[in-house]
Amino acid sequence: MKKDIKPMVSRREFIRDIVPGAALSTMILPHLARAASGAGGVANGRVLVNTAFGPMWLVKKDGTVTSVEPLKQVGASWELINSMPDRLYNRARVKAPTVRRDFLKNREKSDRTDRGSGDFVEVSWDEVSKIVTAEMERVKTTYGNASLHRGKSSWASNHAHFYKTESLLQRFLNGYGGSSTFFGNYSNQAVSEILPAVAWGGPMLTSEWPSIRNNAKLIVLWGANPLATSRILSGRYMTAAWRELKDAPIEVIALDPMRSETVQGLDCTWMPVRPNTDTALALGMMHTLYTEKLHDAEFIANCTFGFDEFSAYLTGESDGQAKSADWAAEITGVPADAIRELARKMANTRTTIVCGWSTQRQHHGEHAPWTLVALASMLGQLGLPGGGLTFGAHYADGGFPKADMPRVGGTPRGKNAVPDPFPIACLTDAYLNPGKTIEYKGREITYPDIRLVYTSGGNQFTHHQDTNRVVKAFQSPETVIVQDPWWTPSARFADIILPASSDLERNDLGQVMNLVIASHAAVDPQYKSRTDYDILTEFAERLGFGDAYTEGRSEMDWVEMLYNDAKEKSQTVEMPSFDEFWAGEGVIEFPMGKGDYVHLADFREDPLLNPLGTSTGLLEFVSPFVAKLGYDEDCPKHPTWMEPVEWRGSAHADKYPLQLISPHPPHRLHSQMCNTTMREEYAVEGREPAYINSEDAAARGIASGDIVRLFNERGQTLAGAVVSDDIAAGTICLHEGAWYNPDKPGEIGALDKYGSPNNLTREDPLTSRFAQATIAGTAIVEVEKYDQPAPAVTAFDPAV
Ligand SMILES: Nc1nc2c(c(=O)[nH]1)N[C@H]1C(S)=C(S)[C@@H](COP(=O)(O)OP(=O)(O)OC[C@H]3O[C@@H](n4cnc5c(=O)[nH]c(N)nc54)[C@H](O)[C@@H]3O)O[C@H]1N2
Ligand SMILES: Nc1nc2c(c(=O)[nH]1)N[C@H]1C(S)=C(S)[C@@H](COP(=O)(O)OP(=O)(O)OC[C@H]3O[C@@H](n4cnc5c(=O)[nH]c(N)nc54)[C@H](O)[C@@H]3O)O[C@H]1N2
Ligand SMILES: [Mo]
Repeated sequence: MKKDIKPMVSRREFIRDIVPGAALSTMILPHLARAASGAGGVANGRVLVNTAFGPMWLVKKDGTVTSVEPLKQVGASWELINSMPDRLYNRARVKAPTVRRDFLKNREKSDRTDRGSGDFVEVSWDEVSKIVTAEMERVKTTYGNASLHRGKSSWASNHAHFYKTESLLQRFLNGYGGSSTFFGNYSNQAVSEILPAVAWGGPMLTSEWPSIRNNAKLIVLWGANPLATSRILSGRYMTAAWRELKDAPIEVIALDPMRSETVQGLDCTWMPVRPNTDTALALGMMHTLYTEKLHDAEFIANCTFGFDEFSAYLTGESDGQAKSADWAAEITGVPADAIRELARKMANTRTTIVCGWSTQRQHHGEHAPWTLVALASMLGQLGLPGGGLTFGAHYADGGFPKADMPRVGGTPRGKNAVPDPFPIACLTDAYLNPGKTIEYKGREITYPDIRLVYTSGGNQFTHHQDTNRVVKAFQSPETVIVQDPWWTPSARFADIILPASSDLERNDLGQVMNLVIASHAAVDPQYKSRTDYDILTEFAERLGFGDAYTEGRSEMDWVEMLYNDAKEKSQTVEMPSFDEFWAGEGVIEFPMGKGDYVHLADFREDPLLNPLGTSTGLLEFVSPFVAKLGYDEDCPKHPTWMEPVEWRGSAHADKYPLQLISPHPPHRLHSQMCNTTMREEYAVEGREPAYINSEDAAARGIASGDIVRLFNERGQTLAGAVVSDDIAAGTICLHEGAWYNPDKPGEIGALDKYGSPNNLTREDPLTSRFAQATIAGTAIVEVEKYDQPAPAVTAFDPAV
């Protein structure tokens, strides 16, 4: 790739040449390198951008972004994107580098319980750069690199290539000798860990959509809501494809505690199921298949391992309890006849089970997906067109007919010299217990001694479970740095807040569906913000490794390099020169695949020639690998119903009788856009809506529009009631990502005024020792009408 690199002029020399005598502190002129950015994709007052909400045109008037137009290639619309101008100029933008007053004075000796108090001071970039670099040097010298910790980021920039916040920060910390870090995610960690051990390689391996649509006669949505969750990134082609099912000759049945956007949009059959009981439901169906001899004995003999031992569990021969439909009905709330009928229908019809990820974001979350693998194996349709099971078709472009196109790369992250990442779901446990050892899949992991946390593009105070524990955990490190464009709850709890400019203020490439896209800076960095690259470049320079960090490249040099790299690899389309691409329309379309790929067809055809990666090479009803770990209590060797730590049948369910679900918000991307006008579409009395079944509401004297308080032993939050029969009785729903807005910031147990569900969720235990994944979906709560005057929501006000 070297040939694509511009002559090596270091950033420092570059600026020195054009700004004679510039002092080090004022040297970084963030927009200089970008000024050359092209005029194409920037035509008729419109600018093409790619974002986590998908690619779109921004319409500008007199230099200001005023509205948005969809990109015609992208399919279904998402009303959320109309809030992009508000997001860009939002009053909750962080306008200048900001430091907590006590931290400014006392640094590592500051009162850490004061975090969240909002007592902030704005400082210059020079001053904040001195503080950040001094803190990094102090911690590195005193405690070593493992005491520098990189916080998790993901949805700031999962769409980005050069500007992936995670890569830029990793590259920076790795260039400084490394940092302690984490592995895994909140999305699909449990299924991602169990699937390769007992079935296929991972949740995104799926049949392509046209092959499903053209062959399935029945689609069972199992805890999946594709009309909501496919909207992000490039997924709107899939949203449109899902919508078409409404008029297709395919029956759709949804197993879900809510009449989801998909059930409503497709007007399909809804079978309400009690949260956290999917394993029991699938076992009840399998018992029906087995006792009625509806299972595919030939498929089981050819393609699976351990059925005899597993069937002894199904019948109750091994533990005295038959997992009959009647048994399952009691646990799941689905009538026994409906369970039997669904099992029969699936056995007699070409059926694809589309499973989302909520069912594995729960206690023993490895076993719900594994049980569905077992169910699909008994049905014997895996590897047939329109048959089987997918864990990927509900998500963004999962199932999109693969395009013949080169992969656009990203910023190299470098190597981390600090070993031993810990599972992300243990975050606060790690902050609170340095040196503690936990078990994970047959090995031990010891937590580092974290002194400084640097997060760019992640929102721990909305995304992590058990917010009060997060508050406590964030009182532990000496220094907390957050780099973010907005005054998110996490920014408010930091010592040092670095105003990053958003994705509309920088140049990058996008790759969505079958498109490569030029993502242009629509406007200059707003207020005193700087791009993530400029911020980290300045710190790297001050810490003495600026040239290694930048490799002498400006933003546009990197973008051009990534483009040329893809261009070289392109087999199907002659990509234009970078300058033409950037000045031209800015969208390159590649040929879309036929979409006839059927996952596991090869395996089914010849399992010996095309074995899976499991220890037996087969689909496993019983896993020798899992058995060897000896995790009998939390992750036994075959799909097993285990009562979750919290549900309607658990201890304290008398005090907290409702099961809380926190699905992904249809009108946000997690916490993003919570601070925009879009909120007016769904907020109730200015608060996050809580969906409550009409029986549960009546029993508590709650009506739609009331302000309510949800609470349990871990926390409490206000919300606005939406009373409805679109949610199963005994279940209550608050969407994740709502901004945490404590009435007494920093106080454990403070009342959240806006409605973040993570006040109520738990971090401990995690799924099991196998995956150590989050159990955000396992929590019980109580709700009451809030009769006192409700405190005003202040989450969306600027902090300074
Ligand atoms: N609009 C939008 N789309 C998104 C996101 C977003 O924030 N906004 N986030 C993206 C990300 S990062 C991810 S990981 C994916 C998440 O994708 P998923 O994890 O699949 O999404 P969820 O909304 O958590 O859950 C899907 C459905 O499961 C139901 N459900 C909840 N608990 C249970 C249960 O115990 N049993 C059953 N059977 N059903 C249950 C919910 O009511 C919901 O309808 O979505 C992605 N797409
Ligand atoms: N209860 C419950 N909790 C959950 C879930 C659940 O289902 N239930 N789902 C979980 C899942 S699957 C996920 S993926 C996580 C998501 O959690 P996050 O990845 O934290 O999600 P976002 O809210 O999108 O956070 C992105 C952050 O980046 C910032 N940002 C945006 N653009 C930029 C930029 O250009 N530069 C910088 N520096 N920052 C930027 C945003 O302001 C925001 O603070 O939440 C998890 N939490
Ligand atoms: Mo996620």
